[in-house]
Amino acid sequence: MFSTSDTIVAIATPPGRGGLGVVRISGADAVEIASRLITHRGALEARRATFTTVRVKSGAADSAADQVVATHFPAPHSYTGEDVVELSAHGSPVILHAIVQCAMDAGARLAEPGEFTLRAFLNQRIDLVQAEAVADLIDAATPAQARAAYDQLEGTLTRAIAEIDAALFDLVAKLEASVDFPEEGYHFLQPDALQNALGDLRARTGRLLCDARRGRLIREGAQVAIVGKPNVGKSSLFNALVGAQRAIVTSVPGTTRDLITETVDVGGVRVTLVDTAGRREARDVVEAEGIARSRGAESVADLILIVVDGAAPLDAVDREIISQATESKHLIVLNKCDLIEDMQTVCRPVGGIAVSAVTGAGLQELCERIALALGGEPRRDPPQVTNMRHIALLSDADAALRRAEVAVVSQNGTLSEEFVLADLQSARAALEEISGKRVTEDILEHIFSTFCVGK
Ligand SMILES: Nc1nc2c(ncn2[C@@H]2O[C@H](COP(=O)(O)OP(=O)(O)OP(=O)(O)O)[C@@H](O)[C@H]2O)c(=O)[nH]1
Ligand SMILES: [Mg+2]
Repeated sequence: MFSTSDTIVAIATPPGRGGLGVVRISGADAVEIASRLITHRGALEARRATFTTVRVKSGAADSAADQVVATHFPAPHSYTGEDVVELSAHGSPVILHAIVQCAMDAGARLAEPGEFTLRAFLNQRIDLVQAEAVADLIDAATPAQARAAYDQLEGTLTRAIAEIDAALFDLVAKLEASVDFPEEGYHFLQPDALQNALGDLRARTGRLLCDARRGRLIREGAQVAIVGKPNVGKSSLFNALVGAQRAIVTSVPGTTRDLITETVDVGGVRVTLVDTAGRREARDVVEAEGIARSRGAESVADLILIVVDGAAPLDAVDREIISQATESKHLIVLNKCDLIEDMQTVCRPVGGIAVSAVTGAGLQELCERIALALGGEPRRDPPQVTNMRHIALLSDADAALRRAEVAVVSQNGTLSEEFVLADLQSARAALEEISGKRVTEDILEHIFSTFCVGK
């Protein structure tokens, strides 16, 4: 793992040009290093924006200058818990890289991905759940995702887990006392009380876990494949749902040859929409490959939208596509309903959803049906648990508590504390791995390596 005693530097804003670009310096020498870059003399007032100039010379190149705002966040009240100086310059990659290079010449080291947040974790500014929430918040593609990550950053999950762990600690202490002082013949905890306490704990882990499926869906999103015959309007529907002319639309059947994907927010759920090549006997090798990919996308999708031409009767190819999808979650979309006078006559035959990719009719209902089919209920509070790592560890804790419950019941009134203790200890271990109280370097490295540099 990286050293934590040196001073690190990185650009904290995204690559490319922008109105502003921020360079963050963190560590014991942050102020000293920053003072070599800026023309402001004297101490930077804590947590106050100081307008100054940077003069940086990068290698043999000419010196570059920019007006910047320098802010000093003294330890321990900073993001990382260390001395931090943030230099907010104009968002020019040339200037920002020169500032970073100059800071490195003055003794700073280029930060690794996630290293600022790792330091915040190691300095106990945040726990591991909150550190992971930072990455989730940055990656969020839908408001529901952002909200769930924000709640975790605020510590809702941290508190729920800490409460379960505190109750477990109390049980463990009493059971250990009974084991340590057997000669007194006194049990610090009666089987009934223990059973009740375990029941209460399992109810809490259960509550967190029962929302986990929805949580995963919100965090990771779902794949939705749009399939159907050529020319039924798959790409038109794709574009209408994406809100941009992303896929080529023409009246020539077989227009789409490759998979086209876009991520969109459908009723609060992050959905990766996949437009596919129309199904028919392929006319050439390119189309054959496109159709093979279309089948591949369909087989991995969480939901399939089967598009048919609502203005024409279903034919054998439509029926075959529908029958092939019966095993999977699917919705039938009757497109081109603008060409039909009476919508009722279109809808009934296959119970599909009538839409028009051209006029936008029915798309709202389609989005609601997609969200519903995926199990999203956007109007509910965001789920507390969304991250697969947390879900797996909570399940471990729940299973250990279940074993403890069984152990208590099977003792028939004579409680064997050692038995139950082992299970409670493993439940605690799982909870502490979620919060990061007990975590291996490998896991830390894995988690922080997924961050971007500067976070
Ligand atoms: N009137 C009407 N025309 C539509 C609608 N949706 C698509 N079309 C037309 O149908 C034709 C085919 O549309 P596409 O979106 O390219 O169809 P596709 O299913 O992607 O076709 P392939 O890529 O060839 O499989 C185009 O001329 C569209 O303008 C609709 O809702 N109403
Ligand atoms: Mg198409």
